[in-house]
Amino acid sequence: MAEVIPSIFSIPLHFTRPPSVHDELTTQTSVAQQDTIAECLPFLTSAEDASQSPFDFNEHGVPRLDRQGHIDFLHGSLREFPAAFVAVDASRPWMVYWALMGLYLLGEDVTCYRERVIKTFAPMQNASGGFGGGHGQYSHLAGTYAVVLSLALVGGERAYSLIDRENMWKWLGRLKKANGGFEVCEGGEVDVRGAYCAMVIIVLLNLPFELPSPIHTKVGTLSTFQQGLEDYLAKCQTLEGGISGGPGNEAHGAYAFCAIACLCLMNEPQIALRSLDLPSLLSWLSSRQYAPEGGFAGRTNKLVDGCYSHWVGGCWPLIEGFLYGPRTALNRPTDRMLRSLYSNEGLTRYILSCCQARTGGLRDKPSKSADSYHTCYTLAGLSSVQHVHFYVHQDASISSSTHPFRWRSLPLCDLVSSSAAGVYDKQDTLQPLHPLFVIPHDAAQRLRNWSEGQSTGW
Ligand code: FPP
Ligand code: ZN
Ligand code: K
Repeated sequence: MAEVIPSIFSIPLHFTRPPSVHDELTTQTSVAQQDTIAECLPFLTSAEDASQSPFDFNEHGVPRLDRQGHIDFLHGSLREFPAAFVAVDASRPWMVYWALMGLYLLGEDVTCYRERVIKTFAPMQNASGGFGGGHGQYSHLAGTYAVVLSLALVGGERAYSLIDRENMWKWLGRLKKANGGFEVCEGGEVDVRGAYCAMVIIVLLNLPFELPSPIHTKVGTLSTFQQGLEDYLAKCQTLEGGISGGPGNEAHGAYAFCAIACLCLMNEPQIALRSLDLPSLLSWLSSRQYAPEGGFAGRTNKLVDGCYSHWVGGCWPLIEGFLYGPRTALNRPTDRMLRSLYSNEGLTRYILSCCQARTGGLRDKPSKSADSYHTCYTLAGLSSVQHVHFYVHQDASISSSTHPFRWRSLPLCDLVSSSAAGVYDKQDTLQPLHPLFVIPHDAAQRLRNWSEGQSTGW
C-alpha cells in the first residue's frame, strides 16, 4: 500500500510563494524586491525540508528561538572590539543599550553589568549637561537616551545618581527650537528623533516641563518643552500618511515610532494622536508589511528589514491603546484586543525564520550578518507580537499617576490557548517591554520613582 505522507506543517500559501499579482515594469527597486523574496522564501519554507536546517521547527513550521545562541551573542557584543570598530565609537552607549535590552528580553538578569555600565558612562557625561558617545565628545540626544535607558536597565541608586539632572535639564533647554522641535545636539539637526529622546529623558528623570532660564533666544516665545511640539510632529505627517524625520521629508518607520511615542509621552493615548490623520497613518503603516516575507519595510518601495519589527511594529501597540481606550487595571482584555491590526503570524515567521543567524544573534535579512542593533529590535518586535499592550485608567491601585506609566502588558499565551496566541512556542515567549520607553516597565517606573524623590527646585 502506498504511504501517504501528510503535510505536517500548515504554512499559509501566501508565506510560501511570490505574490500572485506581478508588476511587469522592471526597475532597480523591483529587482531588489524580487531578490529579497528569493532570498527569504527558502528560509520561510525550510521546515518542508527540516533535515537541511540547523533549527528545530514547531508544529507551525516555524524555527524555535535559539535563546542561548542569542544570549551568548549579546554577551559577546559587550567584549572588546577590533580596531576597525572605531567607526562606531560615538555609538558606544547604543551598543550597551542594545545588548542589555536584548539580554533582558531573553530573560537574562542584566544587573551584573551595573558597575561596568556606570564606569563606562561616567566619563561620557559633560559638565554642561548630557552625555556624549565617548569621553570628550559633545553631548548628543541619541547617545544620552541610550545612556539613560541603560542606567534604568541595570538599575540601582548608584546608577541613577550618576545622572546630573539639573544640567541635563539646562542642556535640553538649549536644544529646544522655536518650531517646537529639538536639536539632537547644540547646533545640530532638528528631527523627530530629538523630540522623542528628549521627552523620554524628561519623563523618566521627572525634569520640570518649564524651560530653564535664561530662556534661549532660539525658542522664540515658547516657555515649556511641550509647547509647539504637537504641531511640529503633526507637520511631519506626509501625504503618504506616514511620518518623516522633519517637515517635508519622506515618511519612514523609524521616525513614525519616534513621533507617535513622543505624542503618547505628552498626552494620554485617547488624545495623543488627535493632531494626526489616523486613517492615512493606518493605511501607510499597514502597507509596510509584505508577503511572502511577513516582515516590515521602513518606507515605500524599500525592503523588509528585521529592525522595523520594532520601529514599525512598535507603532501598533500605541495605536491599539488609542483605539481600545483606557481599561481598569484588573479588566481582562477583550477578544478584539487579543487580535492585532497587522499580521502577527507574518512578523513572527519573518523574525524566527529569516532573522536568526546560525551562530546566534539576529539580523536584517538572511544575506546580512547579525549585530546587536538588529538583535535588540527584532526581539523587541517579537516581544510585542507575544503581548497585549493596553493603557489603564488612573485608579487607587496604581502608585504612579503619571500617564506614561499606566501602560500594561500581558503575555498572550496566558490569555488564550498556545495555538491562538500565535505561531511561536510558549517556551519562546520573551519578556514584555514598555511600549514608550522600550525598557522593562518596572525599570522605567523605578527610575521615575527615584527621580520623584530628587530635587527639582533649581
Ligand atoms: C534609512 O536607512 C533610515 C532612516 C532614514 C532612519 C533611521 C533611524 C533609526 C533606525 C532610529 C532613530 C531613532 C532614535 C530613537 C534615535 P536606509 O536607507 O539604510 O534603510 P531603508 O532602505 O530601510 O529605508
Ligand atoms: Zn535594519
Ligand atoms: K500585540
